[in-house]
Amino acid sequence: MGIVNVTPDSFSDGGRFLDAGAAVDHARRLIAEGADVLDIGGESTRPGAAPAEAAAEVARVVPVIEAIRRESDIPISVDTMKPAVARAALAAGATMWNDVTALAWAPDSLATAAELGCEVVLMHMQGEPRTMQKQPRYDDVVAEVAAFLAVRAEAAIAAGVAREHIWVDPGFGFGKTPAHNLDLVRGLPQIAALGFRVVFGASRKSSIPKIAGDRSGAEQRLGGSIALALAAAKGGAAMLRVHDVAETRQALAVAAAIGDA
Ligand code: HH2
Repeated sequence: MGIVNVTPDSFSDGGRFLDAGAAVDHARRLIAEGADVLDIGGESTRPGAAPAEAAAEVARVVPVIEAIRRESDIPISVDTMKPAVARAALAAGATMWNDVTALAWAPDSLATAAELGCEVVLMHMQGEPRTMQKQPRYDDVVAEVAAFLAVRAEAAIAAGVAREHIWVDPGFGFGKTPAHNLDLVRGLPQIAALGFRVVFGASRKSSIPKIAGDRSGAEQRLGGSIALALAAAKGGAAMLRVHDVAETRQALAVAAAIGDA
């Protein structure tokens, strides 16, 4: 899953893809690099980021989705917590709703996902983006994340979302210390054992320099991103949300050839 950000404040690309044309160019590049899915986001969820209004988010993502749709039938996911944005994105040609709040942000999120009939990614987050990195606490992070995802998946099914449309994501970096994130990577088989396909996203995240003990900026984290992607694939992740599609594919192909992914 290749990441296309259409936000003024995403941590990893500094808003370089703010206008639709640049975002579409970036999408074309990710398709050429071999992305299987594109994840289009119009609101940054980075720690401390300010929330976006639904109308502003729609105005960012819809033109990009429409433009990609005109030239490619690649599956498109919309990264949003707002039902109104998901609805507009689906109408423009997206087929998947990637929600970092696991369809819990709005009272009508679950019903909207069921009505849209789309695939959904349910992600775990402790707290909310503005404050989530203040003091993350768990007794057993893997068990708690797995239990949360199981509850949200059952809530989605009860609301009418088809079981086979559900993906789950442990939410690397969302209300977790670097140690929690590492526990989750090691514990991915427990998340995969829930019986839903697992999405995993650690690409360029700020835990990488903390784990590695360096001061790398977002664009200097490819090595750590690939190490985490390979470990996640080995742990049972079915989809990796990444910025660097070509490099990740190459790493996965070599690991698979060795017999390791
Ligand atoms: N991480 C970010 C956004 N959306 N969705 C899923 N399912 N899993 C993730 O790990 C995930 C996500 C991080 O978002 P942001 O801070 O905006 O940066 P970027 O989109 O460049 O990764």
